[in-house]
Amino acid sequence: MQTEAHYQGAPILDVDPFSTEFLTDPYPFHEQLREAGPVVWIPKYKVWAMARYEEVRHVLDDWETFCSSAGGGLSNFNQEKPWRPPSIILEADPPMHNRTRGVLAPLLNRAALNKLREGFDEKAKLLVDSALARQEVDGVKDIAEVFPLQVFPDAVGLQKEGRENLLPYANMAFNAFGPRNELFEEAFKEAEKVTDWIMNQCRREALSEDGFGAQIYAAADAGEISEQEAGMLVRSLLTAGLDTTMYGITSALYSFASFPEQWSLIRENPALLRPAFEEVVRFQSPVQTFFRTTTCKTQVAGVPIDADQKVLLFLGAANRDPRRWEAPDTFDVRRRAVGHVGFGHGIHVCVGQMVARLEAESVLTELVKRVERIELNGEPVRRLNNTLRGLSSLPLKLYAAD
Ligand code: 4IA
Repeated sequence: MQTEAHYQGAPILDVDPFSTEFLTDPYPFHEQLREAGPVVWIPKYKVWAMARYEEVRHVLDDWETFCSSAGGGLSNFNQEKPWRPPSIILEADPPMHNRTRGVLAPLLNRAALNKLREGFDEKAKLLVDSALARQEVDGVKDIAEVFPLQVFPDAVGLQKEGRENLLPYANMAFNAFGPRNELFEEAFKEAEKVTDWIMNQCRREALSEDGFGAQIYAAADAGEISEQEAGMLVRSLLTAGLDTTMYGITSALYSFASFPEQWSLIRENPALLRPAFEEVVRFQSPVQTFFRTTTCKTQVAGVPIDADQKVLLFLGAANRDPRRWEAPDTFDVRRRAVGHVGFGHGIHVCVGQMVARLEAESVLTELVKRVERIELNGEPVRRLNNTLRGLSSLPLKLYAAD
């Protein structure tokens, strides 16, 4: 890896952040990126990259200079045709973004979600019943992938048939934020069939009368958005709402199996559960990377950056930047993890974060009540994705309390 060469005053790093090697163990690369400088140039993709907390926050907070409408991934929509019509909330700038976010935000805030809590908790209880009955479980296949599928599609108001298309679709979308590498190609093998199903479910007629979907169409009836935009916002929920929470719950289980003393702390003091999930998101950063695009010539930390340049933000690296966090590589549920950028920051900060927290809290609350210890019961298997960091398998042994 060369670090001596410079481009416009910034160190050049000859890394591929979407390679198997990087995605399998990103931490040494994250350190290299952070230590090389506040802004680095990655020639392989001709992108600027930032891995320190301060610069990542700066870019996320300045949406006028670092826009989202040219895409949240590597592809620059000003120059390349997007793989699907851009998201009208994620891949949009104000004023459009404010209008669409204004529709989704009220459906997804804590007060609105309180109605869902009881149903979530009941499903979590049944899930933990069967997990404890078996004692040896796969944390991914038996818990993290099961629970969100039990609660989220119903909350949106989807029909039962065809839900197996949801995960392949999200897997496409999250790989598509990266380059057209093998992960991308593999994810897109059944793209047409999967996409057709998703787009069909986004229609008003396909949705139940009491879910998020119907509430989005009510905003169309009220004239806030068009009928077509309502369908696009349902698509956003289906893209962003399921895989992310699965990866989040996987991350939680993996963290607690790896650091049993942290589980004991929550068992002793369940008030730690909420902050603990923030620490999980900081520590594991299920969404590892995101891009912005410069709208004009600018400067970051003295490095000049031209207009229409892609900027790669290493959220996972910023969340472990020693300039911001004490002992950043330590998983510590007592730490104040707020301020992490695992949900992003600024105007695009995750609009569904309360759903993610509610799902995680439902599952973890039930586990905390009834499971004394979560033990690794074999080698976890990593699942590689151009954006998400998680596992395809997490063998666990659960020890019932009392
Ligand atoms: C959308 C960043 C991620 C969680 C995300 C992915 C897709 C969309 C929004 C957010 O399709 O709007």
